[in-house]
Amino acid sequence: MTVPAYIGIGANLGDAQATVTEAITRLDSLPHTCLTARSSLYRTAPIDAGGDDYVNAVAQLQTTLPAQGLLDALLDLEQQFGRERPYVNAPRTLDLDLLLYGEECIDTATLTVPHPRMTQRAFVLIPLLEIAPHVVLPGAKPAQDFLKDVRDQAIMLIR
Ligand code: PH2
Ligand code: MG
Ligand code: MG
Repeated sequence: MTVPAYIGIGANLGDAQATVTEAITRLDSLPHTCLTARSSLYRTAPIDAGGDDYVNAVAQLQTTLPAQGLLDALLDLEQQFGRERPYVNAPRTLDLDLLLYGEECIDTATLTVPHPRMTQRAFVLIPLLEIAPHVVLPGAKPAQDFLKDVRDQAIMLIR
């Protein structure tokens, strides 16, 4: 079964804009997966984190990988871009978060979907709604209902 999955992409170390652009291309090359939409790139102030501003984007995939298999592929891609984890929310060359996997709720030791903070972050919601204005969270909750909660967060369209 092919499932639509949404990936949150972030970077604030090195050439973040080039990395996010290249990561989107690489998502299209994952096994059993194709890229079906990609948002613009956005510059965002770090939230609950330090370091430089982030470049953020969201990609829509269609995949037959199981959710954990997709997560493993995302973590592998992060490693290929030199991701290091010296402390929680440290600046990163590339962060790939599985936001939504169809309308599934997943809660295992390694994976929580929907991403627990996705509805509280403009850097996720705004690019997500750019490519999927009517996307719903499990329980038929429209993602756009949460926009009002993130209006005060700084986010700037790059291109
Ligand atoms: N990611 C975080 C923590 N804070 N802030 C912004 N602006 N963009 C991010 O991608 C981001 C963050 C943890 O993954
Ligand atoms: Mg993240
Ligand atoms: Mg992450």
